[in-house]
Amino acid sequence: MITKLILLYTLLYINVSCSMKLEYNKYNHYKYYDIKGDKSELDHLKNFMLHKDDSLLYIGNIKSAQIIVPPELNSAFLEIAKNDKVNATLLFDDISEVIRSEKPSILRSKKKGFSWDAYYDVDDIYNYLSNVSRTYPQWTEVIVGGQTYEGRQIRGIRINTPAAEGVEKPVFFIESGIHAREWIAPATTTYFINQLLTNSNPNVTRLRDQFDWRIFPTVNPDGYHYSYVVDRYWRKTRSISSNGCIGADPNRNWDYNWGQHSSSNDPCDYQLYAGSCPFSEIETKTLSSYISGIDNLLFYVGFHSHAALLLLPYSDSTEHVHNYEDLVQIGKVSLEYGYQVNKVMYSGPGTAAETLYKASGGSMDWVRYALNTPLVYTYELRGSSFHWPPEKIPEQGEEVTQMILGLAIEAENLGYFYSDFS
Ligand code: 0X9
Ligand code: ZN
Repeated sequence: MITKLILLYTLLYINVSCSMKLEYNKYNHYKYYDIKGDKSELDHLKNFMLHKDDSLLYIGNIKSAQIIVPPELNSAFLEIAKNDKVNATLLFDDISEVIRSEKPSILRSKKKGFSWDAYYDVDDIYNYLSNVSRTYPQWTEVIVGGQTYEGRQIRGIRINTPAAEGVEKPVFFIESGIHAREWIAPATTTYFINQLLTNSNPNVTRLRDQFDWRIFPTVNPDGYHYSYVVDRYWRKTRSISSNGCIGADPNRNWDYNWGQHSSSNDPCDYQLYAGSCPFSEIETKTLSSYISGIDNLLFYVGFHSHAALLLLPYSDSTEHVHNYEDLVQIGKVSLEYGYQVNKVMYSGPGTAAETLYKASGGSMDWVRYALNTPLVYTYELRGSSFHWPPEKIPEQGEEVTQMILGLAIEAENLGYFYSDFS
């Protein structure tokens, strides 16, 4: 009997790892490099690689970028890098190996269920939310913030502990995973949900009780699923354009100065296609209408990766919003709280236009512009690639928990809200 079971598990395991291999065949033996150099040399190298395969380039600033290189182009890439005096640091020798190590093995996931030492697919995240709402039925409910092109729901969790008679708590909205490949964002968000519900530290229980929480770990679930099972570097939605190309960048598709900066009008652009018009994507259209329906929205916070940076609205302008000084002060306290956990300091807070690059059509800017939400932030979480090691998810999860605590503490100090139980 035991031998049979072992055989069954082994077959199952071989089967699963083989199918994973097939799914990620396109990244077999691909290398992942960080490249640094002067703008013109870097551009030359980038253009050479883009010309060979337009899916190879990832976002960096003017003097740095990240690039994945197929085995057949590796020597040519290194040759040009050398001639151009571009510094190429190898981050991963075989991407497909890294991707495999990010997921729970079938044996482990069956045994342990959901946890924070591996990355999980959408269905598992949604099951986690359902389990949470069954465990805490008086305080929590699964909520639906919108719909997706492939027919999924954008599911989140509402956490709202009882308030004093007649008191309406401010709403704290968390948006994660709008970019499919930024897996650490959904993972830290479920970690934070778990902290809010299980941590008995008085700072955390107070934080839990202060707000009516609406938390969405993955607002681009089609893209996330595709990134999980097919293309690890997928960023966009999965809608099909009239010319057959797939997906739009959901953080370029909101109706705020749509299409102006860091946006592409080419539906085949692997990363930055802004969609055919503002809110062309059902995900942004439905989610924006859900957000518009929230009374008393105080905080809107988005999580991305990777830059270790805190961003403020507006992303396409260096002009400052009227409560910019408060946003900076609250943001600084948040970063100091985060720093205490791992002694790593984020950059910012500042506008994307001043700290990263100008971008239009983003969710945070629309929320600020259209709804006049007072406290709006985007965190770029840490990491030197899209592959944050799964065993270190709790490290960033703790940091995020403290950063959110810092936001709440300083916002209360500045009088943005009052707690009825203090
Ligand atoms: O470009 C983006 O959308 C974000 N960076 S990422 O590398 N995660 O893609 C920055 C977004 C900042 N701007 C807005 N939120 N609008
Ligand atoms: Zn992002």
